[in-house]
Amino acid sequence: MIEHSEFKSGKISWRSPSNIALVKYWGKKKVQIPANPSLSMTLSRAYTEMTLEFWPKDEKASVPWLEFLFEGRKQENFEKKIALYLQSLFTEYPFLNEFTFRISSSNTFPHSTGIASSASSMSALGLCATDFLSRFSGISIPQQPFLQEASRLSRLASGSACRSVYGGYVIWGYVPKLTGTSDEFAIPVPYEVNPVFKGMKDAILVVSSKEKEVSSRAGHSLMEGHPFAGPRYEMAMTNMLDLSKALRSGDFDGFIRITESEALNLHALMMSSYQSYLLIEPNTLNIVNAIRMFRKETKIPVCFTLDAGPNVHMLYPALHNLAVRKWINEELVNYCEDEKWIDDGIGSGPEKLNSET
Ligand code: 2P0
Repeated sequence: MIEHSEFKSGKISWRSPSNIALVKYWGKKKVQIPANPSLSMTLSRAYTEMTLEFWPKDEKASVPWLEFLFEGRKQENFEKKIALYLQSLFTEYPFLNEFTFRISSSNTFPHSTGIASSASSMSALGLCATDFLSRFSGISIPQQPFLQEASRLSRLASGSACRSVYGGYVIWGYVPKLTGTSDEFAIPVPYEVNPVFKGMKDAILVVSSKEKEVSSRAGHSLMEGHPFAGPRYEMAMTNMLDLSKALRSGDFDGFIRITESEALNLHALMMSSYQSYLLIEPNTLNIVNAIRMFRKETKIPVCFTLDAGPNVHMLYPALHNLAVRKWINEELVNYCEDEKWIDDGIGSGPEKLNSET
């Protein structure tokens, strides 16, 4: 409990990026504990900017305790989700209940690209919340525990979000052979990544901008009782270790093999669950085939991964940017909705923006 005299109003702003999983999180246990560890690459240009404004409740007694605005407009569905999330933190952080909040958020990526925004938005929320809590708990949290707590709080809002609080390559989920890994929060990969993977590009090829057909909650629940669940979780662990080995040693062929296998596995799991979902579209496969052909013909190490939707994330070293961009504009845009694609790549993680009290 903090003294009322210490109550202040103010605002906190963070910018937080999206991430793309290479080893996929698909299936979870209670309180957002993953059924298997996942490994992601943090993006650079696809991010959310969020501002958390706060006042002591008695100063703003006439207004609701939480207001959420997305791109300047009130968003009731999201507001309810955030209210439930903040209320779930009241037991651990009771003084949260003594404030009124206004949260305003915007994304750099357009709505109509089918790019999932929960990783960037929920990590921005986790960072703002941790920043707020550290300010009012009276303890200044040093950098590393701060990010760990921000990752844990982001995880409680959305699993994939906990990986977005760090730049580069990130692991979430306990891996016995990798020091520091945890089911509760993500950490940057606990090893030195080979320079060949440091300038990775991600061309997001927008096959369809339609809303996702399956919510993430429904998606994860498809793994409960899935006939392939056991072997899938074992395979994810093997892929995690093999991908870590490839990232350390600079083995691009290994990276490609595991990344593409994980993407197709995710969709195979959705297709073969009790309630079946077919989220890839003909142009997803046209792009996948074109990537494999281009790789064979040019020896340029391009590969693909997929999220829970039809759009393709094409990964390649920045070194080949010119040749790959030329090919995207000549051929791959023909498979994209309105020739839309997003030129993104590996990023350095969230940034704190101005804040004031
Ligand atoms: C991932 N995805 O690892 C996987 C791969 C989609 C495909 O995590 O219920 O929004 O909020 O914990 O993180 C999407 O699910 O799910 C997801 P919740 P989330 O990125």
